[in-house]
Formats: sequence, C-alpha cells, structure tokens
Amino acid sequence: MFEQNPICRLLNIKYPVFQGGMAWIGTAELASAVSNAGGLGIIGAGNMPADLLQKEIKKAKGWTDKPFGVNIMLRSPFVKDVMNVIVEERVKVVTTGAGNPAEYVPALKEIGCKVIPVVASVALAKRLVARSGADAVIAEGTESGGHVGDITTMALVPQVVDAVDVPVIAAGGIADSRGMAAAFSLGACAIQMGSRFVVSEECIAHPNYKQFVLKARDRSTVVTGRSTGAPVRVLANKLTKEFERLEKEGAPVEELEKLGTGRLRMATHDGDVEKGSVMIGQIAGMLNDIKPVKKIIEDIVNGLPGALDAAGKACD
Ligand code: TUI
Repeated sequence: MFEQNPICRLLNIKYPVFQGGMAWIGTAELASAVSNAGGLGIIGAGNMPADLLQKEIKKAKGWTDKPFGVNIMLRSPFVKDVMNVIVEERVKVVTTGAGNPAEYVPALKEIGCKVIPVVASVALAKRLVARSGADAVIAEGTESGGHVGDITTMALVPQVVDAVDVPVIAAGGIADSRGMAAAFSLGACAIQMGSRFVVSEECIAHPNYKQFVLKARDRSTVVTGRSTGAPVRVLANKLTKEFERLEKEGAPVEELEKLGTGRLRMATHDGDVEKGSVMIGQIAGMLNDIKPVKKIIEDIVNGLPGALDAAGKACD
C-alpha cells in the first residue's frame, strides 16, 4: 500500500498522513509518535522562541529515526530566529501557516528541506508553486481548528489540485477513513489531521482540553477574530462570548488582541477551558475516544479500502 504515493516517496514515509503542526501541543512527544507510527509528525513552532524550538527538535531526533517536520507560524515574532534554527538543525520538512512564506523558501531549499506551505486559496497555492518552488501544498479548509481561511475543504482541495502540478495534501474536517477516501476522491494524495491527534494518548494537552473536545458536537465551534484579520476556530466558551461581545461593540483591534494573548496555553497547559482558547476543528463532534497515535493511524489506513468500496457501491 502507498508504494507509488507521491508524498510517501517524496518524504520517505510509510503512510500519507501528516499531523498538523499545532502550537503548544504539537510537541516532540506527539510528532515523534506520529513519525514512529509511519506518518509525518510535525512540531508546531507557534509563537515559541527559537531556543525552545531547538530543544524540541533535539528531543524528537532522540525519539525517532524517521522523518519529521516543523511547522512555522508566520505571524510569530520569532520567525527569523526560528528559520535559523531550522537551517542549523537541518530539518527535513517544513510546513508553514498563517501567511505567505515566499521569502523563506530559498534558504530552506538550499539545505535540501522539503517546503510544504499550508494554503487557504488557489491564488497563494499557484504563486508558491510557480514562483517559489514549493514541493507540495497543504490545502486547508475552514473546517480546521485554529487560524482558518474561509473556503471549505470540499471546495478548496479540487481547485488547488487543478491549479498546481505538485502533490496536494488535504486538511480540515478529516478524522477517519471516510475523510481520507473523500480527500483522495478530490485529488489529494495525502491528508493532514490536527483534531484527531489532540485526543491521542501521546498528546500532552491538559486532560480538561481533551475532555472538552470529546464533549463537542458538530456546531460547538465558532470562529472569532474575523475583524482583527486573524480568524481562529475554537470551541465556544466564556472567552468566545466575551470576544464576540467586544467585536460587536467595535472594540479596537489592540483590545481584541490583548484579550487573546496567552489564552491558548491557558487551555492546553493550565486546563482552563472556559477562559482559555480551545482551538479545534469542526470534526470534533465525531471524536469520542482517546487512542494511541499508532492505533489512530492504523485504524484510518486499514479502513481506507472499505471506505473507498462504500463510495463505489453508491454507483451500483
Ligand atoms: O496556521 C494554521 N493554524 C493555526 S496557526 C495558530 S497560532 C495563531 N494564533 C492566533 C492567531 C493566529 C495564529 C493556530 N492555528 N493553519 C494553517 C493556515 N494557514 N490556515 C490558513 C492559513 C493561511 C491563511 C492565509 C495561509 C496563508 C494565508 O495567506 C495570506 C497571504 O498573505 O496571502
């Protein structure tokens, strides 16, 4: 299985399954578990200072001999130093998020790093492939958790597939074999999942965070921060109510940004799921159990032929 898959061949991995590079919880623990299970684990640099990221990379190197990646959050104040650490550590795969990584691509390609930006639009996908030489792109729909664009996975993936000549990884709203089969039907050749890995045994998120995700239903998430230019999908709670009230009142961007500062860590590490920012995708409503990473990946991959058959049966 997957011997000819372009992403497995490009990255030398067993299964075409990426773990989304989540800030604060996409740690070496989770990334190495995903890589050891045959997927691509990704350390989420988020707003992490470069020295801390370097420690995570070294930990991951100690825990897996398989390829793993780092996600660079382009809005981070430390992005330049983070880039230097990535070059120094000779990281094999970099994904980027929350912006346009064009200026950083040449330095990464120089060290032989595969560069795979997350895109939320066809225009950026085209630009990054044609002008910057991105090796693949992750087309991420608005179903995702955290920072989001506004096009759904269903509409975005086939349009990106048609627009570029590199492999496309589908992300947003995928958490089981049916989602993987759908992504393949849309022309993607790999998937990226974040939410599913949050409720894994290896994810270091506080137990309150995981339980809040397990309780979520289909309509439990909201997107806040559209007015600040940084829309973020999170589980509705006291924080989002306060945010929405201020947004409606037309509060200045600085006030809204101040309200959001430090809130992700408050949820992921302190376990305050009412005042913290509980980033998660719309598929959270389907997540009902905490499993080891290896089991998550194997269940999805083993269920894929059945899911593809089921789709075929609709044509009988
Ligand atoms: O990056 C993510 N998800 C994230 S980053 C994050 S940390 C954060 N916290 C508060 C505010 C902002 C970030 C939490 N979750 N996903 C990848 C992603 N990238 N989704 C959408 C985009 C994106 C959006 C616009 C990528 C490029 C883009 O282009 C802008 C441009 O310049 O054309």
